[in-house]
Amino acid sequence: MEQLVSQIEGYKSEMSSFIANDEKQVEEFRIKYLGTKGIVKAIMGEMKNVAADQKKQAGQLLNEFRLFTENLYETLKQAASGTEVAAAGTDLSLPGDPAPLGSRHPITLMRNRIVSIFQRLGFAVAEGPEIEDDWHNFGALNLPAHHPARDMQDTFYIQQNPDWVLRTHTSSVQIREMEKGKLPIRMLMPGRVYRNETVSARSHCFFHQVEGLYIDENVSFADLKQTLYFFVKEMYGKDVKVRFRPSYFPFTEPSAEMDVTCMICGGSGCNICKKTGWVEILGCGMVHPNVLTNCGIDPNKYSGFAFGLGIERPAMLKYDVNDLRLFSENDIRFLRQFTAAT
Ligand code: 2U9
Repeated sequence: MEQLVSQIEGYKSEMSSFIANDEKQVEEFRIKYLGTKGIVKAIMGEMKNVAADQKKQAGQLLNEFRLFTENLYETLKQAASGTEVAAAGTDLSLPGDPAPLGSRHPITLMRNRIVSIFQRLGFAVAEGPEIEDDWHNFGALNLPAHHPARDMQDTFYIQQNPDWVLRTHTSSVQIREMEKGKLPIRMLMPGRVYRNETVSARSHCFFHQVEGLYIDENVSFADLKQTLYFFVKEMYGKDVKVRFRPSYFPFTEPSAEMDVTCMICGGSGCNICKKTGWVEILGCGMVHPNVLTNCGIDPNKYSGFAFGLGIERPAMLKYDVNDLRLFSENDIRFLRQFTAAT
């Protein structure tokens, strides 16, 4: 038995160093080791000399040896056929074809730009569901039952359940964060929102927003203004001027809209700013005390500000896109124009 083991080990190491450069040499290997008068057959014949109590163990050993030889033969055969392809004119050392690399969607690029500015001020990012219940999308946000935003004309309702809507803003994610009761909150909610509008070059039934929320003790309108000043300077350059106009949103009080000097004409007046020199970029305000109460936060102890901006409009201005539909048609000729650097 020991003799058999050492014989097999010897053949294995001999076979392992066998070099077969072409099919002729592979055939030589086959004849020498696997042929009818080959070594594997011969060594199988040794079984008859093995003691009866060792036959089982020897059988396993010989089987394993036969498999080893057959596998090695297959490997040599494949390697030799590859060499022949190479000999026939294919240089196997050449690098392969590069896998085609996609590009980021312009809405994603703009969202990342906006998000990264606020992240530098310590805002974290949160996401939430696009199908929302009435409470998170409307009720908690101080939007009373008769509010026009709830109208079927403006909101997509889910047929199976009248309590479900496609979210009309990402404020619903802020409500979910506030309900967790972990304060302070300094968060950003980017995402897709839906409004029941006719699709055209200038409006769509879905678009993208970034909303922000900051809640802590003693948060004031001055904090809101400084945060948004920082954002605008980072986004449009330090020379840009800013103005606030009073506005109304049910979820903020007081509320404002913020304009910047037109990034196209610099304020002298053009088609984009309708000759006013100003472009509206976002809405904002101090979170309404009713909204804080609705989420279990004491408005006498805490205050906060919130803001919201659409992504499509700044993306259209930056990338010179004149039709909203291009963003969702997935035309590869449109999409491949954008790279992370732009
Ligand atoms: C909570 C409380 C208040 C978010 C806000 C706006 C003003 C706003 C629009 C900008 C362009 C929507 O995409 S748009 O059409 N948004 O003007 N959004 S304040 O206020 C919140 C959010 C969450 C809990």
